[in-house]
Amino acid sequence: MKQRLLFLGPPGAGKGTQAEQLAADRNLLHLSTGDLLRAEVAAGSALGQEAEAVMARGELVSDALVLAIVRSRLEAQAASGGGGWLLDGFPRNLAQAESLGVLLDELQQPIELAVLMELDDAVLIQRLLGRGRADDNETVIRHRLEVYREQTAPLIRYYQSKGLLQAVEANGTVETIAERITALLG
Ligand code: B4P
Repeated sequence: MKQRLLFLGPPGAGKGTQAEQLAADRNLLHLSTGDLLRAEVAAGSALGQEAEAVMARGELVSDALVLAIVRSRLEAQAASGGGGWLLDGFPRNLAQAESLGVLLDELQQPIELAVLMELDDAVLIQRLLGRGRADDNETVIRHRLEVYREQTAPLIRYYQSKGLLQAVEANGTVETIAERITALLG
Protein backbone atom coordinates (compact mmCIF):
# COMPACT_ATOMS: atom_id res chain seq x y z
CA MET A 1 0.00 0.00 0.00
CA LYS A 2 1.16 3.50 -0.81
CA GLN A 3 1.98 5.33 2.42
CA ARG A 4 3.84 8.52 1.45
CA LEU A 5 1.05 10.72 0.19
CA LEU A 6 0.12 14.30 -0.44
CA PHE A 7 -3.30 15.91 -0.87
CA LEU A 8 -3.73 18.78 -3.32
CA GLY A 9 -6.85 20.77 -4.08
CA PRO A 10 -8.59 24.10 -3.64
CA PRO A 11 -9.57 25.45 -0.22
CA GLY A 12 -12.63 23.62 1.05
CA ALA A 13 -12.19 20.57 -1.18
CA GLY A 14 -12.07 18.48 1.99
CA LYS A 15 -8.35 17.77 2.18
CA GLY A 16 -8.32 18.11 5.97
CA THR A 17 -11.50 16.07 6.42
CA GLN A 18 -10.21 13.15 4.33
CA ALA A 19 -6.62 13.35 5.55
CA GLU A 20 -7.56 13.12 9.21
CA GLN A 21 -9.61 9.96 8.67
CA LEU A 22 -7.16 8.25 6.32
CA ALA A 23 -4.16 8.99 8.54
CA ALA A 24 -5.97 7.53 11.56
CA ASP A 25 -7.05 4.41 9.63
CA ARG A 26 -3.61 3.73 8.13
CA ASN A 27 -1.45 4.95 11.00
CA LEU A 28 0.17 7.71 8.96
CA LEU A 29 1.70 10.92 10.29
CA HIS A 30 -0.85 13.62 9.33
CA LEU A 31 0.92 16.90 8.57
CA SER A 32 -1.54 19.71 7.93
CA THR A 33 0.36 22.97 7.50
CA GLY A 34 -2.92 24.87 8.01
CA ASP A 35 -3.52 23.14 11.38
CA LEU A 36 0.11 23.58 12.44
CA LEU A 37 0.00 27.29 11.58
CA ARG A 38 -3.31 27.75 13.44
CA ALA A 39 -1.76 26.06 16.49
CA GLU A 40 1.14 28.55 16.37
CA VAL A 41 -1.35 31.44 16.13
CA ALA A 42 -3.33 30.08 19.10
CA ALA A 43 -0.11 29.72 21.13
CA GLY A 44 0.85 33.33 20.33
CA SER A 45 4.38 32.28 19.28
CA ALA A 46 6.58 34.60 17.18
CA LEU A 47 5.88 32.34 14.22
CA GLY A 48 2.13 32.50 14.89
CA GLN A 49 2.19 36.28 15.10
CA GLU A 50 3.90 36.40 11.72
CA ALA A 51 1.39 33.98 10.19
CA GLU A 52 -1.85 35.38 11.63
CA ALA A 53 -2.36 38.45 9.44
CA VAL A 54 -1.24 36.61 6.29
CA MET A 55 -3.77 33.80 6.89
CA ALA A 56 -6.56 36.29 7.66
CA ARG A 57 -5.98 37.86 4.23
CA GLY A 58 -6.12 34.42 2.56
CA GLU A 59 -2.53 34.62 1.33
CA LEU A 60 0.28 32.12 1.68
CA VAL A 61 2.57 32.23 4.68
CA SER A 62 6.30 32.46 3.80
CA ASP A 63 7.84 29.37 2.24
CA ALA A 64 10.77 29.37 4.67
CA LEU A 65 8.47 29.33 7.67
CA VAL A 66 6.23 26.54 6.38
CA LEU A 67 9.18 24.47 5.20
CA ALA A 68 10.86 24.72 8.61
CA ILE A 69 7.69 23.32 10.23
CA VAL A 70 7.45 20.41 7.79
CA ARG A 71 11.17 19.64 7.89
CA SER A 72 11.26 19.35 11.68
CA ARG A 73 8.25 16.99 11.73
CA LEU A 74 9.49 14.71 8.93
CA GLU A 75 13.03 14.57 10.34
CA ALA A 76 11.69 13.69 13.78
CA GLN A 77 9.59 10.90 12.33
CA ALA A 78 12.53 9.51 10.31
CA ALA A 79 14.77 9.63 13.42
CA SER A 80 12.21 7.69 15.45
CA GLY A 81 12.07 4.81 13.01
CA GLY A 82 10.15 6.18 10.02
CA GLY A 83 6.69 5.22 8.78
CA GLY A 84 4.21 6.67 6.34
CA TRP A 85 2.99 10.26 6.16
CA LEU A 86 0.27 12.33 4.59
CA LEU A 87 0.97 15.95 3.67
CA ASP A 88 -2.27 17.96 3.74
CA GLY A 89 -2.16 21.44 2.17
CA PHE A 90 1.60 21.33 1.55
CA PRO A 91 3.24 22.06 -0.84
CA ARG A 92 1.20 25.05 -2.04
CA ASN A 93 3.50 26.53 -4.68
CA LEU A 94 6.39 25.40 -6.90
CA ALA A 95 9.09 26.69 -4.54
CA GLN A 96 7.64 24.59 -1.70
CA ALA A 97 7.40 21.56 -4.00
CA GLU A 98 11.05 21.91 -5.05
CA SER A 99 12.20 22.28 -1.43
CA LEU A 100 10.11 19.29 -0.42
CA GLY A 101 11.75 17.26 -3.19
CA VAL A 102 15.22 18.10 -1.82
CA LEU A 103 14.19 17.22 1.74
CA LEU A 104 12.64 13.90 0.68
CA ASP A 105 15.77 13.03 -1.31
CA GLU A 106 17.82 13.62 1.84
CA LEU A 107 15.47 11.39 3.84
CA GLN A 108 15.29 8.84 1.00
CA GLN A 109 11.50 8.90 1.25
CA PRO A 110 10.04 9.63 -2.18
CA ILE A 111 6.38 10.61 -2.61
CA GLU A 112 4.31 7.63 -3.77
CA LEU A 113 1.05 9.40 -4.67
CA ALA A 114 -0.33 12.94 -5.03
CA VAL A 115 -4.14 12.99 -4.74
CA LEU A 116 -5.88 15.94 -6.40
CA MET A 117 -9.33 16.65 -4.94
CA GLU A 118 -11.45 18.45 -7.55
CA LEU A 119 -14.60 20.46 -6.82
CA ASP A 120 -16.56 23.36 -8.36
CA ASP A 121 -16.11 26.85 -6.92
CA ALA A 122 -19.80 27.23 -6.03
CA VAL A 123 -19.68 24.12 -3.80
CA LEU A 124 -16.34 25.14 -2.28
CA ILE A 125 -17.68 28.56 -1.33
CA GLN A 126 -20.83 27.09 0.24
CA ARG A 127 -18.81 24.60 2.28
CA LEU A 128 -16.39 27.22 3.57
CA LEU A 129 -19.14 29.69 4.44
CA GLY A 130 -20.76 26.85 6.38
CA ARG A 131 -17.53 26.08 8.26
CA GLY A 132 -17.17 29.69 9.45
CA ARG A 133 -13.47 29.73 10.43
CA ALA A 134 -11.85 33.18 10.91
CA ASP A 135 -10.65 33.18 7.28
CA ASP A 136 -13.96 31.87 5.88
CA ASN A 137 -15.77 35.05 4.82
CA GLU A 138 -16.69 35.45 1.17
CA THR A 139 -14.10 38.10 0.21
CA VAL A 140 -11.23 36.12 1.75
CA ILE A 141 -12.51 32.83 0.28
CA ARG A 142 -12.52 34.32 -3.23
CA HIS A 143 -8.99 35.58 -2.70
CA ARG A 144 -7.88 32.11 -1.48
CA LEU A 145 -9.34 30.63 -4.66
CA GLU A 146 -7.33 33.12 -6.77
CA VAL A 147 -4.17 32.30 -4.82
CA TYR A 148 -4.89 28.61 -5.38
CA ARG A 149 -5.27 29.10 -9.15
CA GLU A 150 -2.15 31.22 -9.49
CA GLN A 151 0.23 29.50 -7.10
CA THR A 152 -0.99 26.01 -6.24
CA ALA A 153 -2.69 24.78 -9.43
CA PRO A 154 0.67 24.66 -11.31
CA LEU A 155 1.54 21.75 -9.00
CA ILE A 156 -1.02 19.63 -10.84
CA ARG A 157 1.22 19.59 -13.93
CA TYR A 158 4.33 19.31 -11.79
CA TYR A 159 3.21 16.05 -10.15
CA GLN A 160 1.54 14.83 -13.35
CA SER A 161 4.87 15.10 -15.17
CA LYS A 162 6.45 12.94 -12.46
CA GLY A 163 3.72 10.32 -12.95
CA LEU A 164 2.50 10.74 -9.35
CA LEU A 165 -0.88 12.49 -9.74
CA GLN A 166 -4.33 10.92 -9.47
CA ALA A 167 -7.50 13.03 -9.38
CA VAL A 168 -10.68 12.30 -7.44
CA GLU A 169 -14.06 13.98 -7.71
CA ALA A 170 -14.51 15.62 -4.30
CA ASN A 171 -18.29 16.00 -4.53
CA GLY A 172 -20.45 13.50 -2.60
CA THR A 173 -20.52 12.24 0.96
CA VAL A 174 -17.35 12.07 3.07
CA GLU A 175 -17.58 8.23 2.92
CA THR A 176 -17.92 8.12 -0.88
CA ILE A 177 -14.89 10.34 -1.36
CA ALA A 178 -12.91 8.27 1.16
CA GLU A 179 -13.68 5.15 -0.91
CA ARG A 180 -12.46 6.87 -4.08
CA ILE A 181 -9.19 7.79 -2.39
CA THR A 182 -8.70 4.34 -0.83
CA ALA A 183 -9.08 2.77 -4.27
CA LEU A 184 -5.95 4.66 -5.38
CA LEU A 185 -3.71 3.42 -2.58
CA GLY A 186 -3.19 -0.12 -3.85
P1 B4P B 1 -5.88 24.96 5.17
O1 B4P B 1 -5.92 24.80 6.63
O2 B4P B 1 -5.04 24.02 4.40
O3 B4P B 1 -7.42 24.86 4.75
P2 B4P B 1 -8.32 24.76 3.47
O4 B4P B 1 -7.51 24.52 2.23
O5 B4P B 1 -9.16 26.00 3.52
O6 B4P B 1 -9.36 23.56 3.67
P3 B4P B 1 -9.49 21.96 3.32
O7 B4P B 1 -9.41 21.64 1.88
O8 B4P B 1 -8.56 21.22 4.23
O9 B4P B 1 -11.02 21.71 3.69
P4 B4P B 1 -11.75 20.95 4.90
O10 B4P B 1 -11.49 19.49 4.93
O11 B4P B 1 -11.43 21.70 6.18
O12 B4P B 1 -5.37 26.45 4.79
C1 B4P B 1 -5.72 27.64 5.50
C2 B4P B 1 -4.67 28.77 5.32
O13 B4P B 1 -3.40 28.38 5.94
C3 B4P B 1 -4.25 29.12 3.89
O14 B4P B 1 -5.16 30.04 3.29
C4 B4P B 1 -2.83 29.75 4.12
O15 B4P B 1 -2.91 31.08 4.56
C5 B4P B 1 -2.25 28.92 5.25
N1 B4P B 1 -1.41 27.79 4.74
C6 B4P B 1 -1.69 26.46 4.91
N2 B4P B 1 -0.73 25.70 4.33
C7 B4P B 1 0.17 26.58 3.78
C8 B4P B 1 1.37 26.40 3.02
N3 B4P B 1 1.83 25.17 2.70
N4 B4P B 1 2.04 27.51 2.61
C9 B4P B 1 1.61 28.73 2.91
N5 B4P B 1 0.46 28.97 3.61
C10 B4P B 1 -0.25 27.90 4.05
O16 B4P B 1 -13.27 21.12 4.51
C11 B4P B 1 -13.90 22.40 4.40
C12 B4P B 1 -15.35 22.31 4.87
O17 B4P B 1 -16.09 21.41 4.05
C13 B4P B 1 -15.49 21.79 6.30
O18 B4P B 1 -16.51 22.52 6.94
C14 B4P B 1 -15.90 20.33 6.13
O19 B4P B 1 -16.68 19.85 7.19
C15 B4P B 1 -16.73 20.40 4.84
N6 B4P B 1 -16.67 19.16 4.08
C16 B4P B 1 -15.58 18.37 3.87
N7 B4P B 1 -15.91 17.30 3.10
C17 B4P B 1 -17.24 17.46 2.78
C18 B4P B 1 -18.18 16.69 1.98
N8 B4P B 1 -17.82 15.56 1.36
N9 B4P B 1 -19.45 17.14 1.88
C19 B4P B 1 -19.83 18.29 2.50
N10 B4P B 1 -19.01 19.04 3.26
C20 B4P B 1 -17.73 18.64 3.40
